[in-house]
Amino acid sequence: MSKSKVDYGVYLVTDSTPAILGNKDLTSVVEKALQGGVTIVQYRDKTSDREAAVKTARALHEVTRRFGVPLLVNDRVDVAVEVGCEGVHIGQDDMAYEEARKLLGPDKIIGVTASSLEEALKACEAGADYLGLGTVYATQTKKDTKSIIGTAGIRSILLGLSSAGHSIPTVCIGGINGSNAISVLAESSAAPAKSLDGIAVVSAIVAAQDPAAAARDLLGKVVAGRVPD
Ligand code: TZP
Ligand code: MG
Repeated sequence: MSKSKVDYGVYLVTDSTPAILGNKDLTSVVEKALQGGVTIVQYRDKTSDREAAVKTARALHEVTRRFGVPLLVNDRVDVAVEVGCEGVHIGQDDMAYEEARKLLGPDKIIGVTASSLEEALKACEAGADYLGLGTVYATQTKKDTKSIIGTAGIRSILLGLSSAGHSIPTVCIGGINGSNAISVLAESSAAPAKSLDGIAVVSAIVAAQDPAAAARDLLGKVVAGRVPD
């Protein structure tokens, strides 16, 4: 799986808490989401101990590999290394990019969260493979979000990245669902800046009654709403 060919269009971030997952099985939810067309998956789990996280990540990796879709692990670089999945996603308070890169090597994907242009430029200059921009809208899924930046905030980061000559792939996250995906993509775009490559969602898929249908709907909206550069 070459990291330069990754499709960030519909980026599923998992959540195993009962409030979002309900009594569904996470691996089945991810499999259904893949059937619906998610293009990349991040295993995000703030509660399981290491052993349980490795077990879940292995189970998810078995599924994502069948679909030829990358699996990244949130925060826990050691888990990603042990499972041999395609990379990690790190936030501003997690392991430093340089340390993660040393542990993962050059071929793995490292994504970084950025809420400001300063954070985005720093991650780009360090060598991040993509940026997760946000939080777009307040969300019940992550209550400790530092900055709600709206689509105007996303737009200004995209413009700043482009002025600095960066064409790094970007997704945005926070409160995105089938009802607002098209407007998020449209409102975030700011020619001549490079547009968003995709949208990242948790509850829009994980909490859905039918994760395959939810993923399919989002994929349709991304295909329709993604703004060509
Ligand atoms: N980072 C910023 S917001 C968020 C994360 C992981 C959660 C997004 O969840 P949802 O359910 O898609 O709003
Ligand atoms: Mg984190």
